[in-house]
Amino acid sequence: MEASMNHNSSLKPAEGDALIVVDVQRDFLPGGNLGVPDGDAVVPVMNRYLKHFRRIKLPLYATRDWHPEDHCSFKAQGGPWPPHCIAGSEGAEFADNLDLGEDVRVISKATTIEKDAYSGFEGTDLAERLRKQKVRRLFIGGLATDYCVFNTVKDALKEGFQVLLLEDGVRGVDVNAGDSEKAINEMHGLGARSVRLEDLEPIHA
Ligand code: VGL
Ligand code: ZN
Repeated sequence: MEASMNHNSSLKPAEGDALIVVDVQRDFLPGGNLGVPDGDAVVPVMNRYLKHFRRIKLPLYATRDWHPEDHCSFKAQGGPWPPHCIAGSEGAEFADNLDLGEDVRVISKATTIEKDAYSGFEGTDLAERLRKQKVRRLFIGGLATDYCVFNTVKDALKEGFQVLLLEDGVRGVDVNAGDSEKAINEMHGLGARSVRLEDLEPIHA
């Protein structure tokens, strides 16, 4: 008897998969209020993944950090970060060249003063919406590897989704040298696998 092929062992996007673009916002790009080194490098890469997923009409999500102006994560309130991604501000907008359209569902997170949320699942209906769409596996990339990508991936695994980390589509803050590498190792240890653009089918223009 022929062994049945589980499509989820393939690294190519197919039915049951969704793409999650994490926090690719102006404030996280170089020059932004919380610029991630080389963060703008994820834009063209995530655009390629968007193209792959659009081509076969798979669900697309973009999370965004969407803070009130006196958010607890800001230094003035005793938090670790400079003010960033204030809801409705220019810095909170998605990166200019990111190919988001009407077909991308936006998930806003960390929207209340007293609580921070690095994960796109925390305090949102993301898991519920994905399950309603019969999604079982998530391709996750964006910013920042060692914060919001890391926590979104961990929660996705906890919620029972398979996770493919878009390793060429992430960049980290690295407050301490090696933080991103550690985060990637931890994600792998928890069951996430890495994918790169060249693992997907080639697409033209
Ligand atoms: C993030 C720091 C503070 C992120 C959000 O999107 O990774 N990092 N807020
Ligand atoms: Zn934040």
